[in-house]
Amino acid sequence: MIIPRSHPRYLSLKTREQLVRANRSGIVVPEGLIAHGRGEAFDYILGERTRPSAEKAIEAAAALLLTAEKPVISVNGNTAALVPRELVRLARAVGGDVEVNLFHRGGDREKRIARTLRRSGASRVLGVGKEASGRIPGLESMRRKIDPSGIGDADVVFVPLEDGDRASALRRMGKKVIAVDLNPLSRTSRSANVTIVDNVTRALPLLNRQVRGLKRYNKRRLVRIVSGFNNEKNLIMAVKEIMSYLNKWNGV
Ligand code: PTJ
Repeated sequence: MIIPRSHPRYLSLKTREQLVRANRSGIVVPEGLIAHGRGEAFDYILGERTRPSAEKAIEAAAALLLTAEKPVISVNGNTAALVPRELVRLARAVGGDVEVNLFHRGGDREKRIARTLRRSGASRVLGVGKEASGRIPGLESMRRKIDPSGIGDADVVFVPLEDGDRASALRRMGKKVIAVDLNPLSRTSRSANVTIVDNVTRALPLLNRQVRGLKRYNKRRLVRIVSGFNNEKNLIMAVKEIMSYLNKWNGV
């Protein structure tokens, strides 16, 4: 479908089209389209803008990734469809790896996603096929399958668009978790160390820019940024941002 650039909802329609195409090519599951719809609804009440709470979380996420010994960027169907280049760029900038980790694992979807990441510049992609031989304890879903040399060994895991219980299971393993979720009320948002309440399509370019900016800081300064961040308070701020945006519609 051709979407005219002049359409007032051009960006949103283009993103939907991207996901539908990725669904047809076997990268995104139908459930991913539904998940995107939920995300869109939250984005709508955020005013489809990166809010100050997200900017704060992006700064903390960049600092946390830069101080990590072994950061891993976890990739699912939706993020592979929407921001593959940005994910690969992020992994490279923080000296980490990309790993395919799927809720709906099966068929050759993981291979297709790995191919997309390679085409986007990744020299190696973890978590595919037999390489996902590790397990996250206490997790029943297919998301439990991890690469022992990737997420299994990571100290910081970046999990954009998560489905719920993996973030807390990773925390129980002693890992630090960074989530991107438009829903500030989700279990993932509440269990992560740093939650960026923003659309992945806006948050990833900003995160990469922030990583480039903070790279020249020494470790002590980065650690100070991380320890000055409080996820719970920041989520409350995100909810307040939504409420204040909605308040503008009062009396309409
Ligand atoms: O590719 P798979 O098999 O790993 O499956 C991926 C999905 C997304 C289907 C799976 O992880 C899932 O079911 O996720 P949930 O439980 O629907 O949660 C997804 C969360 O992401 C929801 O809280 C949405 O609000 C949020 N979300 C959706 N689209 C975006 C988003 N957050 C940021 N940016 C988006 N574009």
